[in-house]
Amino acid sequence: MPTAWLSLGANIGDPRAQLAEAVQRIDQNPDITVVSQSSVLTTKPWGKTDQPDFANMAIAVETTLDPIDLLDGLLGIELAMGRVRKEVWGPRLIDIDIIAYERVQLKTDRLTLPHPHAHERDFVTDPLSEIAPEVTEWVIATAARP
Ligand code: PH2
Ligand code: MG
Ligand code: MG
Repeated sequence: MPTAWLSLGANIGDPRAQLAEAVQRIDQNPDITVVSQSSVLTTKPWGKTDQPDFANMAIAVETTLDPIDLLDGLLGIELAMGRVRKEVWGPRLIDIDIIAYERVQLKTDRLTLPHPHAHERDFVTDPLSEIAPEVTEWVIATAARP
């Protein structure tokens, strides 16, 4: 079954509880199984600095869904948890991003794989390196390519 690697972040409400709830909801999806989890790191806000620190983590999942269906499933969980899209870099209750899906390289309006900015963001690469250093290397090498 394909494996995908996800980055989770939150910085309003109870960020660590929201990450735990999101992981549980992901695992409860019949088409997605959580197979490993990083620790939860407290990170300084990146991109827009005048907001609370984030809690971030990475997980690996096995899924029968293709990348776009996985994206839709994760978006459904974000919305169920009350996510509202306001500012691009602004505070969020929960954010679930697909960083990599197998070694797939994809560029569509909705999804680019591997995540095109993950290699610039320690809050993604630090947790991901705990569970999948080889994937982190691949994400950095592939995204940094001109
Ligand atoms: N997410 C953002 C913007 N900035 N900074 C940190 N530390 N962690 C995040 O998850 C994060 C961010 C937009 O998705
Ligand atoms: Mg994000
Ligand atoms: Mg997102």
